[in-house]
Amino acid sequence: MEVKNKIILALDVPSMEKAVELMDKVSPYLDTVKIGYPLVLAEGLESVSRVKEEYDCKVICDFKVADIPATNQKIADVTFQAGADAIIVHGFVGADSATSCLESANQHGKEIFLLTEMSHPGASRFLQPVSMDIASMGVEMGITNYVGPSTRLDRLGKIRQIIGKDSFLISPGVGVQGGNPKDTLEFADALIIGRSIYLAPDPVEILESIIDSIEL
Ligand code: FNU
Repeated sequence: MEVKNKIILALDVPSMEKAVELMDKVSPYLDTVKIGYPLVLAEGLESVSRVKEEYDCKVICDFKVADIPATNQKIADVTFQAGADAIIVHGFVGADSATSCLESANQHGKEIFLLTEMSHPGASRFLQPVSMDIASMGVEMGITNYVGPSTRLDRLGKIRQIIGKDSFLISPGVGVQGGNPKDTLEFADALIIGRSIYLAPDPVEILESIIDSIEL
């Protein structure tokens, strides 16, 4: 996946009205948006197609799919039918569950991102002991897109080693969660950034300063 300016906006705003207000300002700098439960539960899956159509961008649905294979397949199918270009899938539930999402993606000509280790402090207890194994499982499955934490760069570097240089790695945790944009891009191909942008008094100003900082 190509990501303009290496930044994926996490559009975790509570309404389409807020989404439009923000996207009207920042869309010239971006071509990839991540939409998750905050917006979809408030406004429906239609928000995915509306953002895609109005701003001509790719949408990654952050649904962290983590169910049995049959249910995962239904979730992935309906997400791709709504227009999503990719869906984020949890790895800890196992290869069969992730495979059903991958099969759905292949049928629709779309993509999945396998979530390895999460960026928040709580991930250290249950996810960290298995996250490298999850990355290895993804490689065995032939998955080429991954999500890994910008808040633990030593771990992100290990994930990169496992998935190889040709895989596509996107990284949340930049800004409010403590990750540094430029340092993260030593290992990741693109950053996922939400609150640092949408809570800023001037989202364009902060976006421009992040872009400048990663180009230095
Ligand atoms: P911001 N996100 C995350 N950590 O933060 N999908 C993960 O490990 C992960 C994610 C999402 O902190 C989070 O849900 F797998 O405001 C939010 O949408 O910049 C975004 O990445 C980070 O938002």
